[in-house]
Amino acid sequence: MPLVHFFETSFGRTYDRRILLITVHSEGAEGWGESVVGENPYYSSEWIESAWPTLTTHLIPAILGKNVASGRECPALFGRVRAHRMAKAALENAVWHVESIQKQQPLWKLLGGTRREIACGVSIGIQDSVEQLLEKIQSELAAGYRRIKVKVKPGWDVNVLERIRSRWADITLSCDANSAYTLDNLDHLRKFEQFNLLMIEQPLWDDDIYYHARLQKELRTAICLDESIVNDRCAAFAAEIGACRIINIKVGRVGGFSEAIKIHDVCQSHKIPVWCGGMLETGIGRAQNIALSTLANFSLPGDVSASKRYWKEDIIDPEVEVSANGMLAVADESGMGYRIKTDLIEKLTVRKETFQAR
Ligand code: OSB
Ligand code: MG
Repeated sequence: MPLVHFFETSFGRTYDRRILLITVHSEGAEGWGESVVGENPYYSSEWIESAWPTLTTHLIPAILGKNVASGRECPALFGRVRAHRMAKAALENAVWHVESIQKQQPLWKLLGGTRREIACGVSIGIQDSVEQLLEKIQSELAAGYRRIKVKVKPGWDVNVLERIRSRWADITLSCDANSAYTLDNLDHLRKFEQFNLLMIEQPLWDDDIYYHARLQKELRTAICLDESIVNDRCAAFAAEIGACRIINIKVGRVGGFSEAIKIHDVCQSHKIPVWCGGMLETGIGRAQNIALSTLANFSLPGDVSASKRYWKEDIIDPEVEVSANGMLAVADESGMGYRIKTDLIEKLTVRKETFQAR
């Protein structure tokens, strides 16, 4: 699916998404999941061509035809497969979805959510010019979004933040480096302090926690970890050594709703606020992010925003819409609260494999 506008981070530019969806059929009901794997192994070592065979060879056979009572049982069934969290999440989340339909409950309630509406922010990629970025920020603010996050990298950082702050002194602003810096850049990172940022997301290595603690001790600005937090033990470790003051939870990055809930709870007990990250999802992944964001400790605006920012036509109905005050209300219907446009999905499908229990 082509993006309405390219998305550029410190590791590269994306114009089109290849989307991996899973449908679980159980006793006449259908549950859907989306894997957030990218087109390349850049954000994570996983990518679409690793997720597909991992699912078909290992994960699907681990649950096919089994009596699975709940999405919560999936991590144990997938236990022999190390990592491959984005592949696992797609399947586990499809099981949670079918469970919510069978129990006639909204998915958000099944996950333990309590919020009736969630606060929305936007993540804005690196643009061809600073002027273009300022224009984008202007239109997202006009749309009501409650937090602006901009992508940064060496050469597109202090100069850009300076221009944003001189135009909007008071907006809630943060930045995301996707691991573009090292501790050798400490003096440079200190220059970010003057911009009163809500947080600096993942400044250092994707697999690091320890050196982020060293950096956090040197900075007033809160560090937020994204890539580094892949399970609840990472979150506890980061909290205990002071590697960050905020954590971004992405359900795909951590292997599914079960682990996401555990991280949420660990952060809550350490008084670390969390927010829900995004991975340029279609409506299916987006609806699942919305459901997760209703848990109590999701107290900061997430990267969960309207379908039309990404797609000409989304694969759910209604599309995800954000109100003029940057909030998004959750539905009381059972399941995801959105109808899945199966005809459109069929038209867009380029590869399909079906597995039948014997
Ligand atoms: O680091 O949060 C990130 C997109 C792709 C890969 C990594 C990230 C992102 C985003 C986009 O920031 C968030 C979104 O709008 O979905
Ligand atoms: Mg990030």
